[in-house]
Amino acid sequence: MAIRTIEIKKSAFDMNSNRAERTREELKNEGTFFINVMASPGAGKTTTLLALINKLKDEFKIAVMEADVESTVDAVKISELTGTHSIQIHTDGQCHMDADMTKEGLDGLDNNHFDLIFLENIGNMVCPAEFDTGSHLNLFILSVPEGDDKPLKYPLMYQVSDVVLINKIDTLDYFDFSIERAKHNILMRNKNAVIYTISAKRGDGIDEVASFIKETIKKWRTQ
Ligand SMILES: Nc1nc2c(ncn2[C@@H]2O[C@H](COP(=O)(O)OP(=O)(O)OP(=O)(O)O)[C@@H](O)[C@H]2O)c(=O)[nH]1
Ligand SMILES: [Mg+2]
Ligand SMILES: [Zn+2]
Repeated sequence: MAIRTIEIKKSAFDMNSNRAERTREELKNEGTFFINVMASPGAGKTTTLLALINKLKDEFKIAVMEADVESTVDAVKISELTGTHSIQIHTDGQCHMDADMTKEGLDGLDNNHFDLIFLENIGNMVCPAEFDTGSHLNLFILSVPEGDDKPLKYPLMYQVSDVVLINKIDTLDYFDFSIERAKHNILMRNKNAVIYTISAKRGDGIDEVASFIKETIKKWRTQ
């Protein structure tokens, strides 16, 4: 019986991976780069997206998919403050986005062509890391108030993240957070992680992250 249970779980993950791989290829054929943004609740996903989109929207046609259990506040904010096409995905209580839900969201975008699509995943450190969405880049945000030990507690999230943004550095004076220790812990989990320190609110580091995204898309297009 125990073996059967494991098989079911594995096949569900396999199916998710296959679906995600198809999405990744379809988007590649359309020339649409897809970034999955993950973080705990309140780490600054929406604030970071607002800042980044304003730096990128002249060069790229951008859409944003906001995933939430309830409400449309983030989608409305993105649309009002950036003029970017945004849609809300309600997950019906689910605490992560899987590849099928992501595909449904992508299909729900108008038939326009987009150069760049962001998914703001559900605020959750655990299961979003387990489900490949079909993104070309996983971007994770760790904020200063959460503590520099979080990579030790949520290893998988860091293993699957290509880029880690250490956000809210304007609050460093108020918390026992060492950027050096955080970087060390992140790299212990994923030695290839690209790390930036930012304040999404104040704007520190946003130009650097926007340049990184531009360069990444440029390279991806030639692959
Ligand atoms: N001081 C400071 N506050 C920030 C920064 N970035 C975000 N915040 C604040 O943190 C709070 C949460 O930010 P959001 O961008 O809504 O966070 P989120 O990750 O999208 O939150 P959920 O979607 O609810 O999970 C807000 O009050 C922001 O103003 C920052 O760089 N510095
Ligand atoms: Mg948000
Ligand atoms: Zn979940």
